[in-house]
Amino acid sequence: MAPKKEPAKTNVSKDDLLHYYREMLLIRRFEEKAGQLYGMGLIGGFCHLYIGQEAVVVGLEACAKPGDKRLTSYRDHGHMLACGMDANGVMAELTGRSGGYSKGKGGSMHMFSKERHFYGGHGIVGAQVPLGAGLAFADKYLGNDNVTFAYFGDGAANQGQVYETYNMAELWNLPVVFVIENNQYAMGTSVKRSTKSTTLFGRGLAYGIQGEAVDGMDVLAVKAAGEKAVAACRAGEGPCILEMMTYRYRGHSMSDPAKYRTREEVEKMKTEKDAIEHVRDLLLGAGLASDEELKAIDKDIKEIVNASAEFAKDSPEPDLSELWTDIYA
Ligand SMILES: Cc1ncc(C[n+]2csc(CCOP(=O)(O)OP(=O)(O)O)c2C)c(N)n1
Ligand SMILES: [Mg+2]
Repeated sequence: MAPKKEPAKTNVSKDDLLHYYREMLLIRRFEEKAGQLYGMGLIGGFCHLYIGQEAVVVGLEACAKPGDKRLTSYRDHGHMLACGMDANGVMAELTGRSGGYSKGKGGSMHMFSKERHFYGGHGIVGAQVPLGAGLAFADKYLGNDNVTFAYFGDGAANQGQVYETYNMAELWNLPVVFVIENNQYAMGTSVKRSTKSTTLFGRGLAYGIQGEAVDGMDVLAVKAAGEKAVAACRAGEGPCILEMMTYRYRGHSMSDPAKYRTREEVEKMKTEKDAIEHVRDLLLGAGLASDEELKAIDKDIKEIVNASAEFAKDSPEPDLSELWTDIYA
């Protein structure tokens, strides 16, 4: 269960709150559109939506500076948008078009941006965690103060390679923030059914890594925890673990039996904990923004997302001559 919500902070500026609102809304609307395009047969293969978890990546991206790196699992569209990758390029990739980030040959789980320091998109559960430590190792070796955000799920937290990585990351004081996105389920298996040690961040202590659980539905709590973690990394104090207590509203992927949790449980999270509604309430409640202002943002986001779908549809499929390009063997 998510820990108790932090009291609403009054010291957050209007600009910051509007920025979080906008970024989270972009992810949500983009994912809804991707779901629609999938239903229309325009997206093939795997597609894992991030709806419900938006506050995690938006809160942490608010702590990042140019040069910082990030990588995550297959549930990756939100991370791409939050680090500034172009919605058109992401949507075109989802639909297998040449205008996509991987020229239409990678799809949902395999996009990268060197420019934005986004290192995937990984379909093998937990595989991105050692890669994240490797990126952090490179920055330490180069002597800069960049930080890597390595995101993974509660299910991935049971993978052995995560613990080998913890050991090395702490041993070498690597500037990596391990972000466990604990959305309470790994496909259809709840955390409680897969482990007796359900305080996932606490496992880092065995390796000397400090961590904490954070209300991942509260973008301000995420940002506050992220600031501390990033500052420690930049100061050369080594890695830390943030266990973000969050929730995915949609199925694991586009096919999901939905039999492992009740409809009431999902509805309760949506109505009581929604991250976007939370920021909306803060903005309206504190008189920092008007309904009209928020409506204008909603409209703007809708236009960006619709334009990305149009861009994707208009972009040609990769040429046959591309079949053997960009591959290792
Ligand atoms: C090594 C490996 N084992 C199993 C799978 C199949 N699989 C794909 S996603 C997934 C669940 C992972 O859940 P979690 O880490 O909680 O991430 P979430 O989907 O909740 O974001 C599994 C078992 C896989 N892709 N790779
Ligand atoms: Mg999970």
